[in-house]
Amino acid sequence: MAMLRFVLGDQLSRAISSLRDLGKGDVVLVCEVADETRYVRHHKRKIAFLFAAMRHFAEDLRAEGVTVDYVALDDAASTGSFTEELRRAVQRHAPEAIVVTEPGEWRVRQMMEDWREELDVPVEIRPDDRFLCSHERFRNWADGQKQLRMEYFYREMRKATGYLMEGDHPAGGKWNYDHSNREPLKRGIAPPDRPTYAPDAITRQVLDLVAGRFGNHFGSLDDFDYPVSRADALHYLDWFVAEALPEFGTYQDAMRQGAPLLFHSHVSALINCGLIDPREACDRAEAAFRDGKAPLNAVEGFIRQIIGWREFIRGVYWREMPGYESSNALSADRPLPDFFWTGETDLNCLRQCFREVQASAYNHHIQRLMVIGNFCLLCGFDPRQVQEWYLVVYHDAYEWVEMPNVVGMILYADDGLFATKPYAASANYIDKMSDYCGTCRYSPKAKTGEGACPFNLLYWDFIARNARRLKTNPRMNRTYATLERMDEAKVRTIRAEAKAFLDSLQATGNY
Ligand code: FAD
Ligand code: DLZ
Ligand code: SF4
Repeated sequence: MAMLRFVLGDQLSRAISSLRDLGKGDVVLVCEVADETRYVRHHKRKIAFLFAAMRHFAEDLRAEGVTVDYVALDDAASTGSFTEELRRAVQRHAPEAIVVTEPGEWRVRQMMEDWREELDVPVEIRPDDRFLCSHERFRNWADGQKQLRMEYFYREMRKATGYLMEGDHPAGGKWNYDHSNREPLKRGIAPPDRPTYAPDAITRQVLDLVAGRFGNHFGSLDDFDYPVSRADALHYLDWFVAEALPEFGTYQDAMRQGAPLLFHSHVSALINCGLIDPREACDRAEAAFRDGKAPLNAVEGFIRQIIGWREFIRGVYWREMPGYESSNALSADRPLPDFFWTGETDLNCLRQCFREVQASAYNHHIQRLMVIGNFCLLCGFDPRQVQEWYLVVYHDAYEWVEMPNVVGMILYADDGLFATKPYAASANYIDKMSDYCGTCRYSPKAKTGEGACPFNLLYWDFIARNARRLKTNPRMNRTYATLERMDEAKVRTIRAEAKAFLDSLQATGNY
């Protein structure tokens, strides 16, 4: 008898564990379900990207002769939930067993655990070995550490995978070349033009469906040109490795107005949904280094993001869930202002990032971390609202990767589980790494008074406000020593102006 193999929308890989021993007569179930589109109100582009990728994946399987049972969102009989669609599929196919790969999110794992009982069919849940580090291996590593530090995890991953290793030693003699990766973009350096992928008939149908059903969700569908098939994703990856990777490292932290992608790979959504395997991305990057086509600082930086940060973040999520989502070590409770959704703010750095994410469902890492994230930290926005925003707006966002980045990396809401100190910064950092300040109504140099950049006011207000909790952190010693040396009247002025700014933020909760 046949197996029913259920593939989720972020498991679109022919090599996914649930399809590995696909037999003749087996049926692959893929379904677009309303529940997944509305547990948060995702960016229109994220829904369109995923549905288009799911439909192309189904076509690729069919071309291989596989039987695919595809339930589209607008199928009249669709129930709108994973569990009920699976129940209907069991009635249609009477399978011997259901085979699935474990999901990326805790809430879906809870559903899966109930399926055995609810559906009265054996359910086999297989590990997701697209990740290079299993849950068990991460836990074993983490349990042996005094503090969780990505850098040490990363070195273990380098040794385990052999990426950029020469025997027992890291290529070039150092594990990490980040010190070469902090250059602002010099005038005259132009990021490369990207290949575009015009929507075919399948994608056009999805775009119409999403425009009709999700017209009131955040974001735009205009000029959709992202890869949605395996073939286009691989073509795009090859383009990145040849044309952008060589400068990826040097300008990794840079920001430029009107240039949202710079030298970034823009592959996170493709990797997270399964169209590109993380090993494929690392293999190609390493080959570029070995062939002398990309420098070590770029390739090491890129591979570190994938086998280091990406795996580490996933390990933290599964180790800390459930409960991690409620972390709020700094007792932050301010509501998220409406301009996160409308983009209408006179802080130019934020306005540029919000415009870009509205148009493309993408910001690069430093925009997410040091502009938007830094602002959320300094203002003390409610971590649950910040998590929801990050999960909604990015096309690569799934809870396993969004949550530790928000809770741990930007908000320090987990009390420094893996960050040595909060990533708080004044306008100086943004001014150094971008050209945003040049056309802003505020001055990054002005510390108080008319035209003072709100980041400057908010920075010292944050430091003063959280002194009880942060002062004992040795990495904050110099900051608190500076605060103590500051003139008391000046501190009072800064805090009064910060309060006036915070009080002016409007939040109606509408989006
Ligand atoms: P590149 O800069 O080219 O980096 C290469 C790859 O490394 C990425 O594609 C990604 O797969 C991986 N990577 C890099 N940094 C991280 C990281 N911190 N965590 C996990 N993977 C990483 N990434 C997501 O995939 N989904 C998210 O929902 C997400 N939310 C984030 C929220 C915040 C607050 C922050 C600070 C970061 C978040 N990131 C998230 C990580 C990172 O910003 C994005 O992966 C990256 O910007 C995607 O663009 P890219 O593909 O051009 O990445
Ligand atoms: C994000 C998403 C959306 C919007 N829609 C679907 C869907 O209709 N069908 C599906 O299988 N998956 C979808 N996804 C991805 C799931 O939310 C994701 O698989 C789970 O969150 C587990 O990571
Ligand atoms: Fe942002 Fe301040 Fe620079 Fe304006 S001056 S762009 S608000 S950092």
